[in-house]
Amino acid sequence: EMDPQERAFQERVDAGQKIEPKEWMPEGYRKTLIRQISQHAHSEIVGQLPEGNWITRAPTLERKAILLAKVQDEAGHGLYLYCAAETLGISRDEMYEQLHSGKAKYSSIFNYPTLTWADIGAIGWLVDGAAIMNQVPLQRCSYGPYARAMVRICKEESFHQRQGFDILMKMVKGTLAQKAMVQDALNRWWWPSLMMFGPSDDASVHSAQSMAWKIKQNSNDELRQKFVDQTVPQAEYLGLTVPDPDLKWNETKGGYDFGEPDWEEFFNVIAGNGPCNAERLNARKQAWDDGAWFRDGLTAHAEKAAERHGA
Ligand code: FAQ
Repeated sequence: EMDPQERAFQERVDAGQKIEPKEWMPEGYRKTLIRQISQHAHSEIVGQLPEGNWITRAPTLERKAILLAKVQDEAGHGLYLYCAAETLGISRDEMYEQLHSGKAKYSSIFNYPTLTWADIGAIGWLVDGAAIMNQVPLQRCSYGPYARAMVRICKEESFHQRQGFDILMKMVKGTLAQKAMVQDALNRWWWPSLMMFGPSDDASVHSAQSMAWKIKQNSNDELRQKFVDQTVPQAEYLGLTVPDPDLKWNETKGGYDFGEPDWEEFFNVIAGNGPCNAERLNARKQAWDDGAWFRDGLTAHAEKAAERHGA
């Protein structure tokens, strides 16, 4: 039997009303949102690292300026999302602590290395492409601050995706070695990109409740299918081969059939054992430790100022 307060809440959600920070909400709803929004924020922050790796080595001044702007956008998205999570009653320090201790997750995709310049194109095209597919429906999330944050973020992600595709367009029209570099990037990033949508629906523990609360609008498999359907023609346009022998157009369903991602690899990466997990987390912890003198300075100043006012 559902508690009357909870029933009234569910009715508002069902009617498509937005839930705002100071309103009553079930504890589970609050916790789920804190988990998802903070993980999303952490993904944006950690997601700066693989691309930041190429800022000093971008092939032209123009490419460098564009990449710099993209990585700055990601920092902005992270801060924006931390603010949205703070409206649920968690502090930023707590969220950082959860990231640094390994309690909170961030997207599996950022635990893979960026080996060549084509990887920067592939990230924009595939990783931002997958992020958009996932985030456009989140603009209609039942929690107001998260839904509104998604509007601007999705606009910027669209620019990011185009810049990635543009890098690859240029490279596939270049030398044979450049084209081979693009194919190699697709081979390495294709399956990890499909894994961004999370485990298959039957293994997704949170989906049913999150969909009932209209935090998620679509299941993981639905979004993965839409991503494949959108991306395969783009790969063909670039003259590339998607590294999936089971990929085949299915006329009846009006979409592609495709192979299973390696779920063992996925669970291994989210458990902290992917190729770059330790490196990524260490970079974030180092940044936190390097900022200690500054946080201490702020606290000391605030204490002195309070003393002066008190005196
Ligand atoms: N990676 O029951 P479900 C970007 C976890 S990048 C890591 O299906 P849920 C921009 C999941 O948290 C992308 N962990 O969970 C960018 C849960 O573990 P928990 C960031 C994953 O929440 C581009 C467990 O597995 N976007 O935006 C992953 O219903 C380029 C069970 O899974 C978002 O975060 C994964 N791939 O659905 C930046 C979108 N998948 O929490 C820089 C918001 C699942 O119990 C460069 N998030 N897990 O410990 C979501 O939409 C959802 O949270 C899902 C997962 C779809 C990721």
